[in-house]
Amino acid sequence: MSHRRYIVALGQLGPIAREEPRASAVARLCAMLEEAAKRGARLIVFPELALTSFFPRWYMDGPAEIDAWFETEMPNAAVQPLFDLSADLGIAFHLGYAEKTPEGRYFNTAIFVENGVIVGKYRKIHLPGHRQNEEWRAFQHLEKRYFEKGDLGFPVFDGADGRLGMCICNDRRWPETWRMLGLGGAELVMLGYNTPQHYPPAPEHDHLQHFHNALSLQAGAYQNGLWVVAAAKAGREEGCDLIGGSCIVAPTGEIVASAATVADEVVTAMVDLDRCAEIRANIFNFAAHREPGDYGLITAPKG
Ligand code: CDV
Repeated sequence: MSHRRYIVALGQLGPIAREEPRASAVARLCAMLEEAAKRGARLIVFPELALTSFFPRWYMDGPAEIDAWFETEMPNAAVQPLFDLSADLGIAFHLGYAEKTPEGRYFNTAIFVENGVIVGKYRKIHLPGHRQNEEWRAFQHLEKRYFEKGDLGFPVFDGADGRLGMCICNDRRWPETWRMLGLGGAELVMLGYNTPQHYPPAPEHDHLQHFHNALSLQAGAYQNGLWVVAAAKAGREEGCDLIGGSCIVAPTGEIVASAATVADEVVTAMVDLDRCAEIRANIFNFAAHREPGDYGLITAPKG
């Protein structure tokens, strides 16, 4: 078998309770990593903010209360068992977590870890939600309060015998995210998400949440000729219903495997990175057919 044709996994998480300790979440991630390894997977993708409950749904003021949700080191004692197991079993992983840097900056971050080493890092660029307590909402979405916009761009890096990229949740709805990763040469994009079923500013779209998730992932994959592995945090978490719908998408835009529950669940599929060429050498041959001279508005200042 080619080194570029292998099984990938995603580890969808069911809800994490507000009081659930990191150690418990990490034990659940380890159990899924072990299951993925048993199925012969080369890597496993875990969701956004996978170590805790989705804390931006709560308004908090004091730094001590806020800091409790953030990791100041990676790995740290709580997460070390996942790094160790991954290295022992020879399976790489993608993990989302809340990062506080030594300089006191706060990011919604994802890493890719291979052979016990962090080989890729991304900090979320498209931060949805708001900064102040908006009491009319059924629950808050305070990412703009708790995180700074990512400062690493959209890196594409070597890993798993290919070129890998990452984005996080709301990023997947933006075509610019995918195009940046596609232009960077990404062959497989990993992402995690926490998407509530109810969107307070536009509840008339609540019934479309699964459709918009699949639409964004499938369009991103197809229009850039790359594989997508997308892992949800799902189910009723502290009274908030999070959609599942975790899936693996081929460069043709076809969903090749998807979750059947809203609980902890491992989903696997065979990917062949060489299949990216089916799209990139043809309909979306960037060198032959893109016309960036006519796309100026895309990078013009916002507003
Ligand atoms: N975690 C997220 O980024 N969630 C957003 C919701 C708030 C719309 C999403 O795009 O799924």
